[in-house]
Amino acid sequence: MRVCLATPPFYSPVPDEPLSLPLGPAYLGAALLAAGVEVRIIDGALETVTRLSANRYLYGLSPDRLAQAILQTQPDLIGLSCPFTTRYSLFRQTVQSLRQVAPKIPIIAGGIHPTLFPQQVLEQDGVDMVVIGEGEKTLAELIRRYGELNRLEAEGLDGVVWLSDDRTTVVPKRNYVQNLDELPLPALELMPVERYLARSGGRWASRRLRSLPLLTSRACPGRCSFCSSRAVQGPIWRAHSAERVLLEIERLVKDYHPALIAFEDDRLTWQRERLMAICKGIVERRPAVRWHTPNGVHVADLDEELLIWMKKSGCASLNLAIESGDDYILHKVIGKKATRRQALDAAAACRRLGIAANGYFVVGMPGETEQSLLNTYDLCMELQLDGLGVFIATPFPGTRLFADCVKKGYIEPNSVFDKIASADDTALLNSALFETPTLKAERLIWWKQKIERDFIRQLYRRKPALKWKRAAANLARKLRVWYD
Ligand code: B12
Ligand code: SF4
Repeated sequence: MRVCLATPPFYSPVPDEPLSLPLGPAYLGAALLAAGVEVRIIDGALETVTRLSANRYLYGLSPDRLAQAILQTQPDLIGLSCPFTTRYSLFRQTVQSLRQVAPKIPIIAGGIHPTLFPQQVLEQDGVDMVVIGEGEKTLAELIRRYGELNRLEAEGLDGVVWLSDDRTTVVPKRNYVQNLDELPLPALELMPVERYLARSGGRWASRRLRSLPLLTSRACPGRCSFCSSRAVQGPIWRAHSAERVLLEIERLVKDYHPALIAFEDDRLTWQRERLMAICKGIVERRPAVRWHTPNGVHVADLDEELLIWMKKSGCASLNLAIESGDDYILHKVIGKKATRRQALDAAAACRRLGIAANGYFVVGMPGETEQSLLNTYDLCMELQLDGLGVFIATPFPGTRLFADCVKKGYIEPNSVFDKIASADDTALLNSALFETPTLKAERLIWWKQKIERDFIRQLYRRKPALKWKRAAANLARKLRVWYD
């Protein structure tokens, strides 16, 4: 039995976005290999970058070419992932192309968007089955049964959606893998890791460094209104043991020599003792690698002792997910259990210990006002960070923020869904998809730009050498783009 796991390409407004290795297919591939299945993985976003217009680029193969590439692997079954809602339009086109060239090969869809909208993906896009949520065990079992029965049979499985006799059957996801150590190490041997390493630099501390992602846990007990974590990974935080994480780090260093590991967990810091054990284990074993947290860490989980061990174990930078400097927005609107004081303490401790601290903020939530933005501005300046990401609130379908915006009449659900489903991601971050009675969109953009501009001025005043270093790096980047 041969299975091809594939991921669609994506649009971007810039030609030189870094790419990171997708762990979903790597975990799935490992589970299938362990079940004796022959697996091919095609990341449709990896191949080429095609300029479509002045600020629209296609990363990877066109849907037609991706379908051809999948077909060339001669699969008995295709597992197609849609890892973000922003890739949904290209995912749909890939399914259509596949249906034209290979109408008889079953297609199972999975990943974040099909998890959020399984019925829609099944009924409108013509896939044969959708797997909701983490798919290692379910996909392996479906394939085992397919080998035996020569048909897709989901009876008794959970987190599966299929169509029979024109009726859709939805069995919601209930069982998540509780002991993550049961899962084999992600099957990086099925992926062109060197190519990811060559294109990985550029996100935060990874500038021009060879970096690889690693997940030490899944899910988050939090319920922030803009976040899809709970919907995709379930409500219960689950983790690999410290020992398994150390093994995985050693494997990455030994086999691929990354300079940096990106912990991409939703809540790396949730169980303090486990993280301490990971840090102490790294200090003991001394793998030649540093690490950072581009997905953000929760400031309420941090304390000085933990930060000391993080630093000792090679933490290059922490991205602090602070979100807002306004208590009403942070607690009542976003619903994040953290405080201004915790953000200030974490940033000050990072400064003392020599860990670069970057801050993530989200502006333009319902209820945002000139005053709440001023509070965020003040906090940004007071934190004295090393880097800053100010994102405009995006109501991703399936989140509480989306439902709230619909309820309040701020968005028309179908049109926002369509915009996000065919978006180029960075452009999405820079535009306001809704405005509220308390704040006009142009004021929101003005505030975002002011926070970013004044932050950079402050940063260069604090670290004058950085100004010249960044100017040189930007020039080099532009030259690279021009010459390419
Ligand atoms: C790492 C990460 C990234 C990396 C992606 C690296 C990569 N190449 O995949 C980067 C930094 C590039 C990134 C970017 C973005 N991200 Co992001 N990212 C994540 C993060 C933190 C982890 C993803 C991950 O690796 N998970 C671990 C693996 C094991 O899980 P998985 O991929 O979901 O795969 C499992 C299942 O889904 C399923 N499955 C997957 N595919 C298939 C296929 C089949 C056939 C089957 C059966 C099952 C199956 O089985 C897998 C194994 O269990 C998630 C948070 C999260 N909890 O998911 C956010 C998340 C996916 N990102 C999100 C967003 C919004 C974005 C951006 C749009 C942000 C932005 N505005 O720019 C961009 C889009 C990028 C793009 N170009 O398309 C949202 C997605 C919401 C949505 N509805 O789309 C999430 C959920 C964050 C959140 N908290 O809300 N991201
Ligand atoms: S703390 Fe982070 S991962 Fe958890 S719900 Fe909030 S935004 Fe999502």
